[in-house]
Amino acid sequence: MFKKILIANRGEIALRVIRTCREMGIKTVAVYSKADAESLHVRFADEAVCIGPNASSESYLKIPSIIAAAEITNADAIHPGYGFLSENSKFSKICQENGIKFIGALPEQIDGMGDKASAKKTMKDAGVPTIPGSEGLLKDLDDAISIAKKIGYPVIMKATAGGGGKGMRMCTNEKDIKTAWESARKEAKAAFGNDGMYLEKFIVEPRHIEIQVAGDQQGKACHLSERDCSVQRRHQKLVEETPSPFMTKELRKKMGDAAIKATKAVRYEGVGTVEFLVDKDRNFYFMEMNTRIQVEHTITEEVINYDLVKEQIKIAAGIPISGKNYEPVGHAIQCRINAEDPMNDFRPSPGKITQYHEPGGHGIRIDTHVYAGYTIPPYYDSMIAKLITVAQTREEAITKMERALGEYIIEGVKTTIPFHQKLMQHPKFRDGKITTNFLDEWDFKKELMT
Ligand code: MV4
Repeated sequence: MFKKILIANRGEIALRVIRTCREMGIKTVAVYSKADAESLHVRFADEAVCIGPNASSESYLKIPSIIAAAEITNADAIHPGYGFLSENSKFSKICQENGIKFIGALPEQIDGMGDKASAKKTMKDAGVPTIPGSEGLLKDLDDAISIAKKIGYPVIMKATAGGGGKGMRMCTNEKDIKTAWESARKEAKAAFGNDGMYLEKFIVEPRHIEIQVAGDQQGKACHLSERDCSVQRRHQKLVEETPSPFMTKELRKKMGDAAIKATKAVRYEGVGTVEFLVDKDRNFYFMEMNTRIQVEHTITEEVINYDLVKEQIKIAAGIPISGKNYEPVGHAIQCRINAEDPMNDFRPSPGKITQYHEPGGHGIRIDTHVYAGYTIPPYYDSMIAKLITVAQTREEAITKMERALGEYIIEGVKTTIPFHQKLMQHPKFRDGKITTNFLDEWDFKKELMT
């Protein structure tokens, strides 16, 4: 087992990793930017190294500084958390070359999944359902037009290097294809330095349902059930829950099997997530595979009663997994509490938290790095806490969430708490009738004013 793990991250996920390390008897090293000198991850780690100024590009993304911090502290592994360098194949490779175990995917796995068109081909070849569309990249505009005609409109053109909706265009006719071919390619070139595009049938009003998986160094793989992440705004998840209200035992078996096939196809080592789009008839299609611990891993932990960070560390150390699949017990919901103003386009609201009181009681979990008097810096993402409720049924988990949101006091900055309170009351949410289009159609600002 590792003796000392460096955590190449900040905020709640850095704390999350430190906590598991402490329970496992592993020493920890925090790295931090100037802006984070007063952060809890710095205080709770056994050692801390300042790696640079405020900007992420000069600190949490600065590979040489992080490797240097690992070498001077004698860390034998690095946990990258999510975001930052967690899916950076170069970083994974440099760790490998320096004899430091990267607790995440191998460089070739990151690259293989990062190119969406080739990931799709890998999955199709492995027998995982994929969305009908072009075989690999589009050759030119004529190619796009003829494939669109063949699969039938509406279609969607996507950047192979894409993610988060960038370089993605829905097309309902040939004219849209022409426009998309110019604008989406330009956008992709600017954002990723890669303008490779592919085309697929547009799935109308899908659900985003992902399967948590684990694979070990011995080639075994298992699934740990699903998370429904259909409540999103501009590709930012706001609420996640498990089990999915749309799930059936039969569908879980089918999606679980497909996710295991996906995991084995790339000989994945570690915990990962296979994202699917699910249509109204419960057809499901591979979308992406994430090779990191995700923000929403918490809800899975609550319904399978298992520490996923511990699992990551064990797999990285070469310990085999049991290989059994997990069924969820009970229901868990997570609301992301962001320092953002829902009345003003979710504009970030950094600053000092003047008053802070957390909800508590049975079935409540809060993962956060903030406290009364803490100043949220403007340089990083605006998520300040994850509020998770766990209960036997979905109804009880929602009731508990309403109760917890009502108790949560955060003053000095605007937060997404009022948004979540309205969402928990929405009849469509209460019925579990949520697709990825839901937030576009709901005028929550009007409700927030009352
Ligand atoms: C789609 C789609 C409909 N049909 N693909 C959005 C992010 C990127 N990873 C894939 N995305 C989508 N791909 C086809 N063929 C709709 C979306 C989509 C979406 C997917 C999941 C969660 C939220 C979304 C919001 C808008 C569009």
